[in-house]
Amino acid sequence: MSENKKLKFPDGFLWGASNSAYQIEGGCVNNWSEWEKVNAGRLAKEARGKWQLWQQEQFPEMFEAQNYISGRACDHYNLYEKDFDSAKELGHNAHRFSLEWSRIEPEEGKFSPEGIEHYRKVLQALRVRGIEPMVTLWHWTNPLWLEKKGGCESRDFAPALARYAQYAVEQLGDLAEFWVTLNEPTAVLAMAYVKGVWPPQKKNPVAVWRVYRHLARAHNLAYDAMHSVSEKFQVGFSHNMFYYEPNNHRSWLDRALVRVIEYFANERFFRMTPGKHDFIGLQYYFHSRFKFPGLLRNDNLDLNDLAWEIYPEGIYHLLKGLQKYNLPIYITENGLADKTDARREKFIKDHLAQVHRAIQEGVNVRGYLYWSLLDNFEWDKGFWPRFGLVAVDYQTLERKIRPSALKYAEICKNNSLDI
Ligand code: IFM
Repeated sequence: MSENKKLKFPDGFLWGASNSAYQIEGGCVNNWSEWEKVNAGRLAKEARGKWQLWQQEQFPEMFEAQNYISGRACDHYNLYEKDFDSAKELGHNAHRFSLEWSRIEPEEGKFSPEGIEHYRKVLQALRVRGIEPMVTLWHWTNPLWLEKKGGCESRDFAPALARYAQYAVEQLGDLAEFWVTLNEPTAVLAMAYVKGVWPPQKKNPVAVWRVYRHLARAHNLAYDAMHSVSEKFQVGFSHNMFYYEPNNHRSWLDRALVRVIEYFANERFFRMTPGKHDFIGLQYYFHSRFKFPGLLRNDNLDLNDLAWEIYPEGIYHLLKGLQKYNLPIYITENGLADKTDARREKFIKDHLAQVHRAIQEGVNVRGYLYWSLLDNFEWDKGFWPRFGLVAVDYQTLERKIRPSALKYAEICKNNSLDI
């Protein structure tokens, strides 16, 4: 006979979801919005060669150029109160979102009072609903004035981000304690400068090296700038970590390959930013096996709509690995694209069971933020992947809470998971 078990989470645990400005607000003007204008047609044409047949059949919108134009997105810029009502209804006590830098500093060194005022209202809207905000400063989008100077490749990137960070906490710091400097710096390195598929599409080892340094420096300078305003701020960055395994644990070649990759993808950013973390933001989506000299296609084929493997155990191993830093850990993203909502409830529960396992073994995990609250614009893939707890009809802007969101709400409200 199977037994029911209640997995209790620590008191004060943060429960909620994440989102980013460019992916939901609508009306953003930045390096990505300029890039999509030029690349939407090409992305639509390339979809046939890029996605598997089952994906092409289920998501024919991937063949339309319009799918790749962020446009008004979910119009969250105007509808944020309604969206936070949903978060509250769903029992969330925390919410992570990003500021759109180009709205706050539309010209170099000139800050916009309207831009700041908007985000003050957003933060107040969270606060009145009893939702703790976590604010990301840079979720990959650069204002055009910075992009013209070379974006992340420019020496000005780091001091500019620090100046903006300082201004943001001066203006908004009374409403937010948790601050994320950078979202997934290594994802930008990999996709924009190693694979060359995201803007500025520069496949160049020198640029990789340079951008790695600039991003780490940006984090360090922003950390100091924010703490110069007040020591009360909790500052960290959100790290997209992969759980890597050697295909054959007895092969030293497979193991050595995993160590090298792990160093560059998971560890190096920490080494370049020592002592500049009040917490760690962990984002977990991927598991990969390596067989020397390369990557192996995983054959555990529980997949999401993007054909990403679902592998909950990976989050446990990553959390155990992060224990050595002796810092509080927030899971700032974990989620899946699942339009029919067939897998989301199990996905969340299975991952949370692994998070709980790590907590039982002493890992200091303090929160879980599902990606994402709303369906959103998935960068170079456009609108077809559906990550949201809340489904969005992009024609009518109507929102609909998905059934899995109600199951997640029970966990949030009870601070425990029944298995
Ligand atoms: O949508 C993205 C988000 O912007 C950063 N982390 C991964 C998510 C899913 O791909």
